[in-house]
Amino acid sequence: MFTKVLVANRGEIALRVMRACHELGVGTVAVHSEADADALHVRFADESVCIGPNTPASSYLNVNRILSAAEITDSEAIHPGYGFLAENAEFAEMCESCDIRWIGPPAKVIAGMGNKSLAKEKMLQAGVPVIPGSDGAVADEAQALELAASIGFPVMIKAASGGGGKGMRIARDPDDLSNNMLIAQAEAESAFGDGTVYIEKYLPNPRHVEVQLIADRHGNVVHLGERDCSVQRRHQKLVEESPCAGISTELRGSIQETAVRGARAMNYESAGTMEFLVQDDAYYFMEMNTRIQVEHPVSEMVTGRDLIKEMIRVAAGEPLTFGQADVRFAGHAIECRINAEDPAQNFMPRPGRTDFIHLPGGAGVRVDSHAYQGYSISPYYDSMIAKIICHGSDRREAIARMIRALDECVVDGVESTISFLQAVMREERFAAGDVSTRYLEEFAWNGTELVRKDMAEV
Ligand code: MV4
Repeated sequence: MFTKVLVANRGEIALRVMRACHELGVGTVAVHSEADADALHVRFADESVCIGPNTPASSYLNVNRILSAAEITDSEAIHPGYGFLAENAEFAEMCESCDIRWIGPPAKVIAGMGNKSLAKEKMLQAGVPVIPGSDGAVADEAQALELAASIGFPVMIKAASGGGGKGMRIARDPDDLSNNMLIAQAEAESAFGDGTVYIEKYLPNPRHVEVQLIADRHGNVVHLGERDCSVQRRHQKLVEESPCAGISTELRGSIQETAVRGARAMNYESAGTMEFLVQDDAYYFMEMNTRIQVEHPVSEMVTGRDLIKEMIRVAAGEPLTFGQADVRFAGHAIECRINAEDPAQNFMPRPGRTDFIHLPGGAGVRVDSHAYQGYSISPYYDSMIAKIICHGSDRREAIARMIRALDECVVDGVESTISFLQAVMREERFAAGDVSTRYLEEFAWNGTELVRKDMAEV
């Protein structure tokens, strides 16, 4: 096992990683920007290094400063958390060449999954169902039109180097496709430096279902069940839960098994998530996230396993401490993200100083947060203040517990998503587990309640 790990991140995930390190008896090094000098992750760590000014580019994305911090502190490994450098294959490669272990999948695997079109081809070869569409990139409009005619409209144009909803366009008919192809390619070129696009059949209202995976260097690949992350706004997840409500036991088992097969085919290692779209009784691979995700605690709560500790162990070359047969799934867990955003203003970030904060507690409630009394939400970083994760013996209890926990939550001084999330927990379609990625489009938020839109608008 390592004696010292550097955490190349900030906020709640930096705390989460350090907690795991301390439980393993591993020392911790924090890196921080000038704005974060008083941040909790700095105080949690055994040692800290200021790596630069407030902008992410000059600090949390500054690979040279981070590697220097690792060198001067004799850190043996780096955990990247999520965001920032977590899916940067070049950085993973640089760590390894500096003889610093990367707590994540191998650089080649990160790069392989980073190209969404290549990832899809690889998964298809592994027998994983993918959304019908082009085999790899589409070169030009003529090829796109021919393909769309065979798979049927509407189709989606996606950027190969995109992901997470960036660089996508819907085309409803041939004219639409002609108009959108060049735009999509130009947008992809300017956003990702790669104009490659591919095409697939557009699914009208799928669920977003993702499988949590963890794998070691000894050939063990284990899933910790699936999460439904359909409740999102502009590709920003607000609510996640496990298990996914409203799918059959057979479909659930099949998705989980498929995810494990896909991960095996690419010699996956570390924690990762395979994302699927589920439409009616069919499911399709969408992309793979080669990092720990924000919503990992819901999987931890239903399985009682610690994903971060396992990530650290497998990076140190140890085998997983459990096999698939040891994993027991108990009850239901839901996560709500408390963000400093105004849900009545398109979830616009509202950074600022909090006057008073009280976070919930009690049976079945986990709170992952870096906020404290008087904490200021910086405009430089993510607006997430806290993750509230509630576990119950079943979904009803988990929801009731979340309503109770959100009631206890006080964040004074900034706008937050608390009352919006309260309303979602009480909304009847959500309560019935009847959600899709378009669920939130069906409502408007007037500052107090969810108002169902006229169906013609949706
Ligand atoms: C789709 C789709 C419908 N059909 N692909 C959004 C994130 C990116 N990774 C892929 N996304 C989608 N791809 C086809 N062929 C709908 C979405 C989508 C979505 C997916 C998951 C969660 C929320 C979403 C919100 C809007 C669109």
